[in-house]
Amino acid sequence: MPALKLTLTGANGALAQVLRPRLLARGVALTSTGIRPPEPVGPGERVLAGDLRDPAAADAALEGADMVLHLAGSSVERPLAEIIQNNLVALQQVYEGARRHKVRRVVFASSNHTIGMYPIGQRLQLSDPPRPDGNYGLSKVWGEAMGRLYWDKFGIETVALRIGSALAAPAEPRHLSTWLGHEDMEALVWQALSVPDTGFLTVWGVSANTRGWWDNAQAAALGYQPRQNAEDYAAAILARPDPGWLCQGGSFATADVQ
Ligand code: 15L
Repeated sequence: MPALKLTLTGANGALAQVLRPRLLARGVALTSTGIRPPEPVGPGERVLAGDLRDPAAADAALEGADMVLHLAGSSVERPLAEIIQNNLVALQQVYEGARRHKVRRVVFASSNHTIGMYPIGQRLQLSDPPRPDGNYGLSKVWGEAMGRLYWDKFGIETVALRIGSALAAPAEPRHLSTWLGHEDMEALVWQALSVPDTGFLTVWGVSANTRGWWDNAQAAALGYQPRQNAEDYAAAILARPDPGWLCQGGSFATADVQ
């Protein structure tokens, strides 16, 4: 089978740093694009610099791609003006570029901050209504809806990954529920890129945490079988001071919106 031609956006970000070498090791023909020129992480990786809000930059990034893994954008709570540019305008240009270049699928880094105002401990289904915890969470709700639109109207597939806390190891009590370990993140992304005919699909990006809050039946349908569990770190984490967050979005849920 020919190698998957994949464009990864947000190449300089934390998730990309973990995923780029792993995707190359899996034989992906990878183009990595960042707003600042990314350093290649391995032989065969094509790197590009460009601002995705510019259609010419989106064209350069997406030409010839089978799929795009969209990690670019603001990844924390920021003023609305900035979120609109980085998370809404750039995403729309990615989808429009995908239309022009007949890109089959967008794998979209969504976030648990789409539901961050739900109280901790409440079990959630993907069918539960969004309760974003700020501008960033709002932009991810909008991004998921954009994926739905481009599938319904233009037949471009989207797998939206509602990522919890993607970290090498959990660092606070909330992460005992929200953690996505790096091995599991690689496995989830790989399933999202390799399973045929996803249509529009949303899944939780989370490990098999004993204290998890999110029902991930749809991820099982995607063939994702998480193997990491934050519980392995529970004793050490619970020995530390607890910030005492009341909402699933943790600190995002208490931050002001600007
Ligand atoms: C996210 O979506 C953020 O990008 C990241 O910075 C973390 O805050 C993470 O969620 C989380 O909720 O732990």
